[in-house]
Amino acid sequence: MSITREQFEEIFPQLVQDLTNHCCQYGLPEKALVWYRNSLNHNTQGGKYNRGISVVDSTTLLLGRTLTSDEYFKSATLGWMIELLQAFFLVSDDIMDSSKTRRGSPCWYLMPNVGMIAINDAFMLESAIYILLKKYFRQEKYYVDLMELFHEVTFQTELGQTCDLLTAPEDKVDLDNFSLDKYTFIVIYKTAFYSFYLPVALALYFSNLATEKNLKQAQDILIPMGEYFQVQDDYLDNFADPETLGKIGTDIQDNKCSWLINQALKRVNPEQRKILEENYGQKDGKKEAEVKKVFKDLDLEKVYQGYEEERVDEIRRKIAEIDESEGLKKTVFEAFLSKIYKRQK
Ligand code: DMA
Ligand code: MG
Ligand code: MG
Ligand code: MG
Repeated sequence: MSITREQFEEIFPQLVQDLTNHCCQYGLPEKALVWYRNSLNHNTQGGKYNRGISVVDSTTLLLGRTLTSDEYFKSATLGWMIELLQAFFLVSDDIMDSSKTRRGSPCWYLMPNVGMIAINDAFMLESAIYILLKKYFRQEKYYVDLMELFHEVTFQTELGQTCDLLTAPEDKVDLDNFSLDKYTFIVIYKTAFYSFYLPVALALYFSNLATEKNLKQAQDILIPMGEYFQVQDDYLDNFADPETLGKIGTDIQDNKCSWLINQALKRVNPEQRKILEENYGQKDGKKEAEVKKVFKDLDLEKVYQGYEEERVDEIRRKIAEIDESEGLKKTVFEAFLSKIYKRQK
């Protein structure tokens, strides 16, 4: 049913070609052209492509038939535009989070000769979206809708990143500053809009089914689904094998208002609370290990499994209530959910 990673990857070289051609009209020097091509490839390849592939899969389900080759190429291009947005966020996020690895390689800013050029590279990954959008969708009546959607979702993600960073000051650890309410705002904004609402909203526009009612129903299910996805991300940050995950967790040392610390704070005894006070949020592997031990002793793995079952049941109930009268399909949401349920990476 779903297209494979390899099928999705086949589209990308054409888009890199389009973007480098766009640069050639300015007579961009060869060295910069090669630089941009490398950044495009390094920062978009090797992930799961859940977001991008979901545009193609959702379009296929919404139209209820096999896509023509033009529809396939265009919906995959929309998918790659989300992957470019994701690349822009991840290159920046890894600098801000002092991360070391991403998708099994060093983070882009840590690659030889890159350093803080990564900041400009992030901007150029974002700009690529609008070059491709214009090239392939300028003639569509929903062109401005797509443009506004990308701009709004980008802004929402940036709001989430702002709150994520402001609740995690490097020099001041104050566990009283964390709460599940703050957590919910952060994850909905930093993750759910661009990772879950955006792919389906793009598929709705592309299928000419983007009615107000369909967009609203999609959002009401995809935002909780995105919240669940970020809880998984926070859980995996501490409990997954970095080899499988492709990245080394940083949330404890970064003083993040993560799902795990919020759950821990609800369950600690005074002694454990003291250990967290003294060891959370510091750039020190030994202190990090102390925190990890408290998380383990509190059996947060079990707490997470309970949360997962409960949350997924709730999302499934919401999917069952969808009104399909304007062409929306329950299968779009079922397919998306099945991609992330019990994920290990
Ligand atoms: C992810 O937050 C949000 C964005 C917008 C990249 P995160 O820092 O937890 O992501 P990761 O665990 O992949 O670094
Ligand atoms: Mg991060
Ligand atoms: Mg982050
Ligand atoms: Mg994370």
